[in-house]
Amino acid sequence: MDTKALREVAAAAIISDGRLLLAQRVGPPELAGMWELPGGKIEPGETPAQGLRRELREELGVDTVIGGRIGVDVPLPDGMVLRAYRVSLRDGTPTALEHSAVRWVAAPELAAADLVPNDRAWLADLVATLNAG
Ligand code: 9L3
Ligand code: MG
Repeated sequence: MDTKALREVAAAAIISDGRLLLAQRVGPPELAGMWELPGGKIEPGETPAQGLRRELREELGVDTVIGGRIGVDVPLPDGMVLRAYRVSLRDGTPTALEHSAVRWVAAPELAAADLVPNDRAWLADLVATLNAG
């Protein structure tokens, strides 16, 4: 086990017109109804940017440009690590293909949103990024 590389889960801070896209999880039960930065597990052989672009096509039906990191590394169970990236939209309108809903939030709505616990680690950085924009 200790010889295995850390498996990454990548999440997207998609920002457009001063607002951040949140997506509402359908599961597991303890996370259902809570809001997250969309994304998922990077597959072996993918770079994080390739894997996150694929996840965003699958989950939201959009083509994206993956930028730099934002916020801290968040440790997950089973030797996984969660990382957030700045993302901009290249084509398409985000649609909830694997979530129950998507919505755009400005800083005050983000601060009040029912975020999944993992993603709360990024709240201050995300609010600062929105307020700077
Ligand atoms: N996760 C947490 N915050 C996020 C994302 C995209 C994912 N913003 C956690 C939930 C799961 C794991 O990472 O435990 C894998 O994500 P997914 O494949 O269920 O999206
Ligand atoms: Mg996902």
